[in-house]
Amino acid sequence: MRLKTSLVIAPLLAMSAAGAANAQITSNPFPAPIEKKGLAVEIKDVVRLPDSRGAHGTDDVTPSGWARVSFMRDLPDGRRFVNDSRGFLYLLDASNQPHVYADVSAAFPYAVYNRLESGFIGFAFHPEFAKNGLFYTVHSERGPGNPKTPDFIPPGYGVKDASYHNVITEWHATNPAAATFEGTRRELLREAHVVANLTHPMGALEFNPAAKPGDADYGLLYTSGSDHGFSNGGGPNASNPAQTQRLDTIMTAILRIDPRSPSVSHGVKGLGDYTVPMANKFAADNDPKTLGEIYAYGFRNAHRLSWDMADGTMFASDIGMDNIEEINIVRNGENYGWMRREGYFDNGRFRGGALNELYPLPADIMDGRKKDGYTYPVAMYDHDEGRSVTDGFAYHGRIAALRGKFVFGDIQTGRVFASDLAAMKKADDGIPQTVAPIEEIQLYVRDASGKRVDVTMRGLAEKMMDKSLPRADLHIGRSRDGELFLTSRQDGMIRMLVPDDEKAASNK
Ligand SMILES: [Ca+2]
Ligand SMILES: [Ca+2]
Repeated sequence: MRLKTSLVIAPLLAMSAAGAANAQITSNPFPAPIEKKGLAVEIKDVVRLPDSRGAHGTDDVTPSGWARVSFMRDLPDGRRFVNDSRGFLYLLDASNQPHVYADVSAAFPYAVYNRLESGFIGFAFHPEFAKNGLFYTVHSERGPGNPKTPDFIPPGYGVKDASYHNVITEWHATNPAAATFEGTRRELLREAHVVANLTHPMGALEFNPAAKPGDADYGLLYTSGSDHGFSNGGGPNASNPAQTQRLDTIMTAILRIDPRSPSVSHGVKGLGDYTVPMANKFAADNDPKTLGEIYAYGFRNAHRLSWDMADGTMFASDIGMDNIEEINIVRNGENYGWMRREGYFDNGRFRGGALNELYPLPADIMDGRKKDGYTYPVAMYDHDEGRSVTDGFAYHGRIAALRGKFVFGDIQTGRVFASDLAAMKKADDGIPQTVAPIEEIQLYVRDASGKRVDVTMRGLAEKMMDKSLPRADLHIGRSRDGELFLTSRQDGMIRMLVPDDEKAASNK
């Protein structure tokens, strides 16, 4: 009888222990708050973009936003470009005054502007633009009534299902030195959305700025890693785990492509008019169902990528579902988990539950004893701290307090964060539970008398717009000498983090 009892109890205990470990996390996955620990940085206005309100009537996600500034880019020769997602590419002159370089909205009559990532979403200049005149844009168009056919539609769907198109275009400036664009265009890739809303389209184009001529990475174009709304994009095709964790689709994948047409490169043709780089791990795979343009996959919305100029480490900011925001270190051929993983948790959707559910991973996976094939974030925060992670950059500029930090923030709240770069790289260890701590940066301005006044990005935008704002719409950019731009899509102002100006202010 004793023996029988112990045999019965043992499995019950085991089940109950497993039950506790698998219990859904219903609130505050990271209870410790992100705090300010003394990091304080001055912020200064650079220039406000022209007022573009009303450019597309009611087809506008935030009609009251002054300008929808999304990316700042410095060319190696010092020219500075910035886009307004309402369709304008500006060249800033030597006094940082904006002049329209290209009217992107006029080029794309089917473009749509009604979502956070929509319209003229992003752009990148070829590292040799000054010689070859090439730059690249990504924009969104409506699907119904569109005369063009996508190069790629998610598996199992057809042209009739295409709700939106996401398009990468190469622009060729006849005279790269000219102050306004004149030249030709070539479509590189047109791919379809099949969910109801234009949610998480390709949102970034990047060339690795740390790559030098002759490096394998030089001149290769990266895209964001975006699930194209197969999480919460709405309609019957959304909330769809079966469209993730597979290599026969570009959904959730950061692509790395050689933008040259295969007719020029004589290489392997990709889904569109570009070449698949053989340096991509998945290109070396001979499985015909594996897309060679995939560099890494398993992202929900890795909408921003950056590289540490000191050692070439690649970072991606991946916006989470209902719970976890991630900074990831990205490597060729790796799987970052979505829709199975969110942060270092199991997302409930893959278990047949809901997208907003989180479950803990088993202890032997968390501490790295057992490998599960996923690569985990090096820094994370949860949704009582913010809602959607911005761009982030390894900082090696003139502000002493930020050197050796990775600076990022939260789009909606406008909070600006920092983590130690060394701690992030140390956390890139194959062990999910090791992550770098995050602290908040206090921003301040110097008033006319030189006195320090603490501010927030949201507060600055609210002052400029003279009203309270539901979101800061913060994005971050990096200048060619490594300084950081902070921009808001609410007030259209471009600001910079600067070394403290106390002496200059007190000398006035
Ligand atoms: Ca928390
Ligand atoms: Ca780790």
